[in-house]
Amino acid sequence: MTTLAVADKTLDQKADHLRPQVEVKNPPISKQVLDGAQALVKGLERQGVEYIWGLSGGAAIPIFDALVTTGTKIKLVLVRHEQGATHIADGYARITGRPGVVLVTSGPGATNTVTGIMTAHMDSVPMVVLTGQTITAMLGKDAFQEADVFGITMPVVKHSYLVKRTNDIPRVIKEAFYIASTGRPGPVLIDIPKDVSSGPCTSDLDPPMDLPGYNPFIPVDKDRVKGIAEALLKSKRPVLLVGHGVLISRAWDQLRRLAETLQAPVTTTLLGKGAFPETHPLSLGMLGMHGTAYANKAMLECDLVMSIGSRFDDRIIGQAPKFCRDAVRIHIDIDAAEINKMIKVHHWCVGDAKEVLEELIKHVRKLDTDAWLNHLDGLKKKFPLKYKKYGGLKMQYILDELDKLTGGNAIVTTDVGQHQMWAAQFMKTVRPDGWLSSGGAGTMGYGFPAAIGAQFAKPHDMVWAVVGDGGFQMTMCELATACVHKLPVKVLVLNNHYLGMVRQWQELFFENRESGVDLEGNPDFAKLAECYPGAKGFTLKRGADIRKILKRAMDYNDGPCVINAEVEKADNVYPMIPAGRAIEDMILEPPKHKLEKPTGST
Ligand SMILES: Cc1ncc(C[n+]2csc(CCOP(=O)(O)OP(=O)(O)O)c2C)c(N)n1
Repeated sequence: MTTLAVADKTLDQKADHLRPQVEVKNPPISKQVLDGAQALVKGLERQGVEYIWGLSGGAAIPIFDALVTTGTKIKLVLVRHEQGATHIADGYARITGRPGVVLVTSGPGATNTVTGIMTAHMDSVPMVVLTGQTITAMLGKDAFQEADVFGITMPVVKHSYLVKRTNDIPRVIKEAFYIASTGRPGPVLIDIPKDVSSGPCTSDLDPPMDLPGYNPFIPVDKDRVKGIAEALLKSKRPVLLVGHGVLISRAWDQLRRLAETLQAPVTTTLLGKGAFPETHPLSLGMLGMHGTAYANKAMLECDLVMSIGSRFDDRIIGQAPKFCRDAVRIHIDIDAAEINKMIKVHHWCVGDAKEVLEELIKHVRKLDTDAWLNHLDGLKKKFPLKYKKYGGLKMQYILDELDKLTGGNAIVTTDVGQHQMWAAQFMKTVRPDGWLSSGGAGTMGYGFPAAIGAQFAKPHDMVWAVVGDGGFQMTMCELATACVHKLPVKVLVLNNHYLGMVRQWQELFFENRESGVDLEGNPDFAKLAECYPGAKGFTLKRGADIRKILKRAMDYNDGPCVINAEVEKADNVYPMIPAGRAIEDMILEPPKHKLEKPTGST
């Protein structure tokens, strides 16, 4: 167990009195034989489930009822929209490493979870989603609120179940948690017809598991690791490219030891932020479409790139054939399907990042990288991230100040858009659980509920949700959830009255023709917050007030607060590698000539 984990446990115990308590209102009903729903709750208890986020309806009432009749200690949190439940569960799961649990009804309740399931799937987040379903006799007959959620979610789950026999419930629950949280984590869906949750359950509550086709624990191939070490030892200009896999396997200590031993620079993907402290001299920050210029230039000049727990996403590599074409390419990943998927590699090892790095460290020593590191330091000085403090209020200025005030101690979640990219650039992540963002799916509406989930997981920590005015409006109904549970989540709405990132693309690639990006009709977000009992609203309009308002928000802990920051309307994020272009096509400032429309994957 790492020191961090030990510290976490102590803090968690200390903070028990701070945990939002959710009381079950009625006394348990005693019964001899459990029904399916009660067996399910017992199964969840066995898995150590702390919270369930959900919203009820006809087909799920038996399960909600069982949360009362079993007298369970599992806390049920009523959300305002099922999408919110999934992102809350996702935020909780990313922080704790344990599956977040969602419970919803059939039909529209179930379909409302699809965005959150897909978000978790794309970013390998463990989640168990329980959906109520119409009775088995009515399956396939267009019954009231029937939706084939098994089929609808099939491409975006790690696994799914439609439970047809009550006695299968204990086994299914056990398997679902195991599948969701082992190997490459992901969401598992369990669809439970109402007659199945209502029927008697006579099976063993802790049945043996039998999953012959599922082998998540892959032993480290020591010969392959030796081959990787030999390649590394020949390199003079290496780069370690680090993704979410390092965080998932909790391999940050091993990564740091490896980088410091080798004296190799580290760049992270959007989701890898926090795997390596961004204040470390070997850190190059984030690379990719809106990554730092020096990280991207390092990719152009390196003689070796080693990806650890990253899947060479298209936002990172630009044009695949041109990515590090003259360098030795190495890939370490838990999922064999990722090897050679995007980028052809010279060396690879399938396995858990922590185990592979532990083995690799045994075979490496300091490389001859002094000249390379000096060169990269020069690039950092020559191409810094920059912005103008004066004129219209800049998102970057606020985020830079927030970074200084929080000093890397807060958990930061983001939504999707320009604010997300600037937060990734200007907020240095130093703690492994300091950064939560929707990467693969790029889901607007993620940031605020994910912050709620993070706050449930770490009630004693400061949690900031950095959101755009567009994305916040997609899930801001969860302000009620945050208020009811007195969660002191701090929401920074960077309000440019635009769907900013789309407007940026229209400006750069569509001759500045705006279409469907003007968010006229925005509410006053500060006033909106004040409508909710226990929430606080602040307005930020001038650079001179940034620190004062941020500090006030930091001091408010009786519930959520919302800062409505009226920022410059039409600023653009740089550096930028236009979608579908190669890293060498990176632009550092507003282009003087017209850019071609993005081709390829956008
Ligand atoms: C659910 C969803 N719909 C649409 C998009 C496409 N999209 C990406 S960024 C963006 C604009 C986001 O605007 P806002 O939330 O105001 O943030 P800003 O870019 O202005 O910082 C849109 C519409 C998306 N990512 N997710």
